[in-house]
Order: sequence, then structure tokens, then C-alpha cells
Amino acid sequence: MGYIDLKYKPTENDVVCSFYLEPSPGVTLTKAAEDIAAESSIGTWTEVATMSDRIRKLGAKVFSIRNNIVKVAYPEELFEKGNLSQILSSIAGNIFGMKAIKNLRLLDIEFTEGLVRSFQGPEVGLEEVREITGVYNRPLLGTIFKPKLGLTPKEMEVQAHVIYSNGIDWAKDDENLASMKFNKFEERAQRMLGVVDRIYSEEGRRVIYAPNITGPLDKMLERAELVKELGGRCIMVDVLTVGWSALQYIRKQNFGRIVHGHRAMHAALTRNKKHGISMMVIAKCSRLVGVSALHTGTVFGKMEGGKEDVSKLNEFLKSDFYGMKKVMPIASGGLHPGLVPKLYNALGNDLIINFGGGLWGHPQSPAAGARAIRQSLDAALKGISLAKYAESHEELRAALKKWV
Ligand code: CAP
Ligand code: MG
Repeated sequence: MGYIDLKYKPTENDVVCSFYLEPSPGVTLTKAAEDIAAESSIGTWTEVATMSDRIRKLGAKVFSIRNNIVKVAYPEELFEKGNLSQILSSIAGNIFGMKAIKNLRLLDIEFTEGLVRSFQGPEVGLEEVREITGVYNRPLLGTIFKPKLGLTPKEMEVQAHVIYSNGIDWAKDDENLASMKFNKFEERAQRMLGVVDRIYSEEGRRVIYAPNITGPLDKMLERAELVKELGGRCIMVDVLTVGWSALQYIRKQNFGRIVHGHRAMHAALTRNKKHGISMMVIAKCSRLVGVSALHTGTVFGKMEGGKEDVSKLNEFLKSDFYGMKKVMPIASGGLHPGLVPKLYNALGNDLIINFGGGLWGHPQSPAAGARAIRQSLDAALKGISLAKYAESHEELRAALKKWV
């Protein structure tokens, strides 16, 4: 049965997926495209007796094949509203393993309005992040505690006061810090949020601590509840290792917290340009299930991802999406003060800039690291070159000497 209709024009009731497709040797592009449309909608490898005209109408349609880019329209009825797992099991499921394809990459999904509106989206979005922090006219400056594992809650507590009071707005746990012998979640949350309150009483600044609640769902709910009880404004989750269903359940609780989304493991899906799932798809899914802020790449840091890709992701997170709240992009990975003006010019104001090694590795001290970061942003905002600004700012000077 035909899944190819190059004359078809998708309607507003179609979900449209774009794929990069390379067929296996001996298979035509058209045949491979047809197999994908079948397997990801209603079909299988052979005609079945239970097929009917009514069911045939639900079949996906390949409506464009240009070079290796294939576009497929799926009737909205194929999908359960509010069920991201089911949607991905269809359009990003079995098809990646089919023998007919050599490579397949899901580049983008254009959801229908009805499907987008069936998801809750962020409870706390970009605008509320601005309101909570009271910082509007510059990027927020964040840090990841390093070493990524091993510090005790007490050590983090001491360092947290140092870095917040030297200009850091946002401190997060690393993605693999959960609740281990050397650092139990409960004690860490108590101590760290105590520092957040101290900074508020000392300076009137509302700084953020993003404790990583990642774990089994029951534990995540307990940890989020504790953060709420302690007055914390944010929870951090590793979106991919935790899974969409768990994220949806967390969102459903209306905890009223910022959800800091770390994307650990994304590159297993996103990195191969010919196969897998694009980061754009992961960003869209993250927004649907209610992430408030999401790691999207740095352009200039240690992680893969160029300016065009990262800018597109950030633009999507901040664009209109059928009225759904916006998501704050996060740049993280290999950043240091020498990169801040470039980053600011490339990615703009609505951004959290995160420094791990680029703060804790400052040659003088973590306090100097925090100050150097703030100085580099001040220079960027004032349009003064780092070299010039460093003449009168010694912490910045030391950072540039080490890293540039
Ligand atoms: C950054 C980081 C983040 C990466 C992940 C790390 O530390 O904590 O996990 O940013 O990449 O462990 O590498 P550094 P992305 O600042 O010391 O590099 O945000 O692109 O997903
Ligand atoms: Mg990390």
C-alpha cells in the first residue's frame, strides 16, 4: 500500500517530521522512505488481513524527498495527547533499526497546535526566572561545583558563600551528583539553601541553587518536596537519563520550582550527523514536558555544537510555541572568562552562562574565579575589550593569563 504521495500538502492536523535518510545498499531512497512511513505509523513488513480502508487513511504520507531529506506527515489521530513516550515510540522508535536504512536522523518535529496544547509546558518559564532572580538586563552567571564528585555538603556550603558573594547568581550540582555516602542529598540541600538565604539577608540578592534530584521517580519526588519545604527555588534534573514520563509526572505536581534541565547522554543520540535524533527534537520535547532552563551548548567551549545550531535551539526555546512558556537556554562546558564577550555577542542576553573548571580552576582562588567571571561580563556589557578591562582588574588578568 502506498505511503508515498509527493502531491500531498500537510494540513494543520498533521505532525510533520523531517528525516535525513540514507538507504542500505540495494534499497532505493523511495522504498526506504516508504518503509519508514509505514513502520512509524500503521504498517509492518507485509500486508495484513486486518487492514481496512478506515485504517489505511491513518497511514503516514511521505510528501517530500529532496536529496536525502525526507518529510513525512502523520495524522494527529495517531498520537495520544499528552503522551510524549507514545509519540516518540512511533516517530522515533523502531525505524532507526530497520535493515532497509543505513542511516536515519530525525531532524525536526513540527507538532500540531492540539498536541502542543495537550502538554503542560514549563510551570516556571524564562520570564519567571528573571522575576525570581531580579536580574533582567544581563545573562545570569552560574557555576557547577567541581570536582564533580567528592565534595562534602559542608565543603560545598563554605564555597557556596564564597562564590555567591563574589557575584555568582546560580550554582548547580554536577549531573552525576545525586545522594552518595560522601554527600547525601538532604544534608546538601539544607546547607546550600541555608547559604542562599544568608546571601538574601546579607545582600538582598535572590541567588539560585539547583540541586540535582535525578534518581528513581519516588526519590525525585521526595527530593523536590524537600527543596520546596526548604524554600529552594529550583530543582535540577538530567532530562534524558530520567526519561520523559518521569519529567511529566514531576511537572504534574506543580512544585512551583524552576526545573534546570541537564542533557547528559544527549550526544549518544545527537552527535552523529547522519543517524539518531537532533538536539532540536530534544529541546522541543524538554519544553513540552516542562523544563524551565536547558543546556543547549556553548559554541566556544569544550562540547560539540556550532553557532548556527546553538542559536537555532536558543531561538526555539524563546519563540512562541502556541502560548507555552519560554525556556531559558544554558551555555555550559569548558567556559572561562576569556570566552564571555564572544558568547554574549553570539547568544545574547537571555542566557545562563555556566562555569565549572573556568571558576574553580582560577589560579588565585574560587573567590577570584567568581570575580573574574563577573568582570568579563561587565567588560562585555560595557563594550570594552577584555585586554583593556584586565589592565585594571587583576582577577580577570590572571584568568586570561591562564586560559587565553
Ligand atoms: C561543565 C559540565 C557540564 C557540561 C555538559 C561538565 O563543566 O558540568 O556537565 O556543560 O555539557 O561536567 O562538563 P566545565 P552541555 O565548565 O568544567 O566544563 O551543557 O553542553 O550538555
Ligand atoms: Mg557537568
